[in-house]
Amino acid sequence: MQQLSAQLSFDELSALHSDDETTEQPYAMFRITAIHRDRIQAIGELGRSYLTSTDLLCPPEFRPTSQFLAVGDWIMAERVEEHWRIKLIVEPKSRLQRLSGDRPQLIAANLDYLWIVTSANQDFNLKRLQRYLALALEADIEPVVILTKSDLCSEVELEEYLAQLQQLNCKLIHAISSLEGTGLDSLKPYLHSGISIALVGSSGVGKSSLLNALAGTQQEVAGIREDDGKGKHTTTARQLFFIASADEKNHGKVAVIDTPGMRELQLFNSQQGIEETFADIHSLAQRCRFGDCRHEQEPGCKVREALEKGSVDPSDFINYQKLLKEDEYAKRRELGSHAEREHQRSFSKMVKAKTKERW
Ligand SMILES: Nc1nc2c(ncn2[C@@H]2O[C@H](COP(=O)(O)OP(=O)(O)OP(=O)(O)O)[C@@H](O)[C@H]2O)c(=O)[nH]1
Ligand SMILES: [Mg+2]
Ligand SMILES: [Zn+2]
Repeated sequence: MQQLSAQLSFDELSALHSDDETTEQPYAMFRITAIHRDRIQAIGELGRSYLTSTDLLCPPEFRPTSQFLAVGDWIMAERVEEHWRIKLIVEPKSRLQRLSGDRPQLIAANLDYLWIVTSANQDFNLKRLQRYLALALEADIEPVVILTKSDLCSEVELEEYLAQLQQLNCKLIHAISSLEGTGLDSLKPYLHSGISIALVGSSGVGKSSLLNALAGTQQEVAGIREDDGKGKHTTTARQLFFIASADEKNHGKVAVIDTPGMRELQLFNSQQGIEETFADIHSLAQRCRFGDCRHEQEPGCKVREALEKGSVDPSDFINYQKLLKEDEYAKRRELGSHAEREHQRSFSKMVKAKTKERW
């Protein structure tokens, strides 16, 4: 078996397959393309049929799946009669996670780019984009901000949206219209063979429409509510698609993961990502006189100084503080629920032991 690596590209994966379709390999590599309540779909190196989606068996040690497996993960599976059962998860080069309720939930794995999608209408919200930025930066994934529906606003409005986006700590910004096809060429440089991308953003911003426009696929899309411009949660599960790379000579594939619009993105274990998102404020904060400065009334506070001078945007500062607080709170809550689970576990062990004693 070749050295397994999470960086394996689609081409490398297809090169791995045995030409002899009659040999019954005991193990095979798969990439997870969808995780449903009762089944996990993947695409693997099954001879020439590597483009066919397979349902995988998931042993109990990888459950609940939302905490152990993500769309985009590479796994090795072993043959069990005519089925394939997950044996191990290849160490991912990157993984996105959020807190859902009080549980960590994996969003996607092994990504090169996070396409953060927002639309040029009421959905536009810089603070929300900063959350997504922190999510990407925490996981070491290159963030790209894509402003969709440019056809819905005037040139002047578009310039205003773009000027706001330029305040973000993200240099890769594109304005597009999936409806009219404008700006789509600017995304082609990302579509290299072996690259993996996930589309994230609120419901209705046009993630699936963008995927359809790039790939010629027919993902379901639906209208948004007219009163507030919010979407109707049309896409219901994360799903990985292979689309043709823009580099036509190569005939390669790009993995694009479409995700359902998130109602809220609760960050989790993202302190570093938040600090990178607000790099200016963070570097000032490090120069405050007191190491534990809360940037309120403390003397020698560099952040306050900058706020008074007007070199830091007050709304950025508020969001920076808010996200760090939330992250801290989420960490404590997770530790709390971990301790609770441990307690439950040892309690049930004790009960089992006592039950055995009686026999
Ligand atoms: N005018 C205009 N409408 C668009 C554009 N892109 C998408 N839409 C419309 O916006 C609506 C929502 O698009 P979707 O692609 O379903 O949005 P989504 O982000 O996938 O939404 P969820 O799956 O709910 O997360 C649909 O009615 C699309 O036709 C665009 O570039 N211009
Ligand atoms: Mg969708
Ligand atoms: Zn300070």
